Formats: sequence, structure tokens, C-alpha cells
Amino acid sequence: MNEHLRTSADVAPRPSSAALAALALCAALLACSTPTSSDSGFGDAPSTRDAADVLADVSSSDADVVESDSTTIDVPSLDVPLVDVASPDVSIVDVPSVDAPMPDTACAPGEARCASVCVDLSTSLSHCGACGATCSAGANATAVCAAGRCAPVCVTGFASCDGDMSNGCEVDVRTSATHCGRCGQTCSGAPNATGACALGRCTIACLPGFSDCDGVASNGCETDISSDPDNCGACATNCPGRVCAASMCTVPRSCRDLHVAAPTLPSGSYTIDPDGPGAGSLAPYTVSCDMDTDGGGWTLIFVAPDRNQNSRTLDYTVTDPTLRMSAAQALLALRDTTMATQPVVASVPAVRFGMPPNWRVQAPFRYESVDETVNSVVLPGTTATPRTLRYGYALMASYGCTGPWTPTANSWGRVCVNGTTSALYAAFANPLADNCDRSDDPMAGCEANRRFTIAVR
Ligand SMILES: [Ca+2]
Ligand SMILES: [Ca+2]
Ligand SMILES: [Ca+2]
Ligand SMILES: [Ca+2]
Repeated sequence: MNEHLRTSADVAPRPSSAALAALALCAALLACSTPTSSDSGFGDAPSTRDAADVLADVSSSDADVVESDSTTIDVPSLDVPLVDVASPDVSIVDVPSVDAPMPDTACAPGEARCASVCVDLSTSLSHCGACGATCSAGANATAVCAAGRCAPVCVTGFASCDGDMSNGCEVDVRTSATHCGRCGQTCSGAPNATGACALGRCTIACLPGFSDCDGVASNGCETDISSDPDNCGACATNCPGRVCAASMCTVPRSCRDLHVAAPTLPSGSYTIDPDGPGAGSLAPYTVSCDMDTDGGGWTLIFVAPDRNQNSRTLDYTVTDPTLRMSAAQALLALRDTTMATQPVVASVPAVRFGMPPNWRVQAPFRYESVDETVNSVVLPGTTATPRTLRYGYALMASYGCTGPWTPTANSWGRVCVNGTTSALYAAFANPLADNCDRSDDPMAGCEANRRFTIAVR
């Protein structure tokens, strides 16, 4: 038999599995396409090989099989450089080369070539007028290239008022009081106000505590909102207690406090809280205030109720003692229903004196008979004169303010200041009609518009 034919047992090195697989394919192909010795009819020519020969050779050497049979087997090679062909590095990067010169004809009319880029030198921010000439902008400005020159433009609301665009547009003309709306436009001040700029238009800025309640800029901030009870803290904010202090509504402790806080308030009824608003046991209550007499600020604590009292225990009409306890002065006066202007009767002036300590304890009508010296001022007047204040429910020997008190079996009643023409009150402890007149002429009766009053401040 063929000397080349050998069994697998003869092969010293065993072929690898890959080689065997290749050989199996090789053997199959040879069987179909390679003439065998029997087919040719020329016998056992040594040059003729069959599948068995190939198998025997491969078994001895892998390399021999691949080299000798490559032309006929045409085994698909795994080494075909598929990866190299498809390499993205080659096709993408190499084509648009940055350094590659571009023909001038590639730029559109009106454009120039800077490096490889076509630009419009008249408008390009990076190549303004010349390649590489960049346009920048300072604060509040936008870079602009116009007609080949850098010309930064201020953003809306700002301006360059210093003539220097290198620092941009440094002025906010919407709010600048010295460049309002445009450079150099200054906003002047007004009473209680400084010039200001809002939305590019001149206006005024009120000083603290003032406001422009009438909307008229020319008279500035005419309203003192720190103390105006009609514009307290803000325009048209009305204080129920008629007191505005430190721009806040409050309720006064007395007519005196109210008068100090708001000197122009007229006489009338006002709400006070003698032990303080929001404090103490007292709730606010209404009293009559005399803002006219002797400088004003008087709180009325007694107003004769009608024409005829008949009592030894007549009390103040404001029974709360707080006001009288803190009062420094008392005022006797006849008043009309307004409780205001004095004297209500020209011939009967009011009289003012230091608050008698007894009057703080209780109303003078409740004492039997007291004479005490007070420094009194018959109004209008400026000289305090020591005079005898007389008060009590007892009977006096005269109808005026003279003569001794008599035993109290017959009550009568008297409040007067001896030696003056000032207001007198009499007969309040007697069934007869009361008298509201002057201390030296006590004959006129009390009337609705002729009431005896005591006020304190
Ligand atoms: Ca500037
Ligand atoms: Ca005004
Ligand atoms: Ca209170
Ligand atoms: Ca009487």
C-alpha cells in the first residue's frame, strides 16, 4: 500500500483540534475536486495525492497543510484586516484638515478669509476690520462690530456717562439721580425730600417721617406722617384715638397728651386711656377736651349735669381718678355745649390754679367747707396771684365768695375763688336752682349753654 499512508497511531505529535478541523474541511474538498489515482488510470504516481495523503501530512505538521494547499483550499483567512479598513481615524479626521488651505473662492462675496474661516470683517466680533481683531464690551454693554470697527452698545437702562467705553456703561439711568433718563440729567430735591430717579424719570424721595400725600412733587413731602393722625405712618391712615406718635396710631392718656401730639386739633370729644393704651385696667373712654383755653390740653372731669343739683355727694362726671391724680392744674370755667371757647360769658372768665390735693381725693362738692390758698390766674392773665379757693356743700353767709361758712344744717354749696370775677358754682346742695356765674356776682342761673365745669391737665 501507499508508503505515505500511515495511521494515526504512527503520528507522534497529535494534531491540534483547530488543525484537525481544517484538515477535515480540506479532506472533504479534495475528495470532490482532486482526481484520484484510480480515476486517472496511471497507477500510483508518487506525485499524486489523495485525501489520505493530505491527512497524513497535516498530522505531521500544521504549517505544511496551510502552505501547500492554500491555493486550492482557499480557506477563509481570519487575518483579513477588517478593522483597519473601517478605522474612523482615517476617514473622519484626515479629510477636514484645519491647516489645509482653502481656496479664496470658497468665501462668499463680501467675506474675507481669516485662517481657514470665511468672515465678514465688517461685522465679525472676532475679526472686526482685520483678522484676529476681537471686539469686547465692559460692564452693562454688548460687544458690537459695525462697519469694521468695534462699537460696543449699552444694554437697555444703562449709559456710559464718563465718555469711556472701556469701563462699559457705568450708570443706571433708570435710577441715577444725577443721570436720570440720560447723562447729566439731575433730579432736584423738594421740601422734606431729595431728588430721586425712578424708571428714568425724576421724582422725589421723601425724608424719613414725611410723605407726598398730595401727589404734588413741587411742594415735596408735605405731610408729617410721624405725627399726623390723618396720615399716620402712611397717607390716609386715620388714627381713631387721634394720636399719631412715631408714625403709629395710639390712644392718648389725656387731652394734654393729645394736645402735645397734635397741637392743631380743635376742642371736642376724644378717646383717651389714662392708664395707657393696651395697658392697665382702664379701657379707653371718651372725654371733652378744651384745646383752646390757656394753651389747651384740658380734660373736663366735671360738667354740671343740668340746672339743679341737690346733693352733698355730687361727684365728678369723670369718676376715674387717674386723670385728677396726675393733674398739675385745675381750671374752673363756664362753658357752652361745645365745651370749648372761653369765656362763654364775656364777663365770667375762667380761673386756673394748682391742682388742690383735696380735689384728687374726691370732688370739691363733697367737702363740707374748705378754704385754701391757691396761686390763681384769672384768664386771660399771666400773673399767678395767691387767693382763697372756697368749696363745700355748706352754706356761705353771702351769695358771692365772701363771708364765713355757717353751720351745715342748711346745705347750699359753693365753689369759687375769693376776690375774683371768675367762674362760680352755687346751690348744688340745695333744692333751689343752681347758680353758674362769677364769684363776685352769683345771681345768674345755670343754663344748657352756661355750665360750670372743672378741667384738669
Ligand atoms: Ca463708561
Ligand atoms: Ca407733595
Ligand atoms: Ca388702658
Ligand atoms: Ca340746687
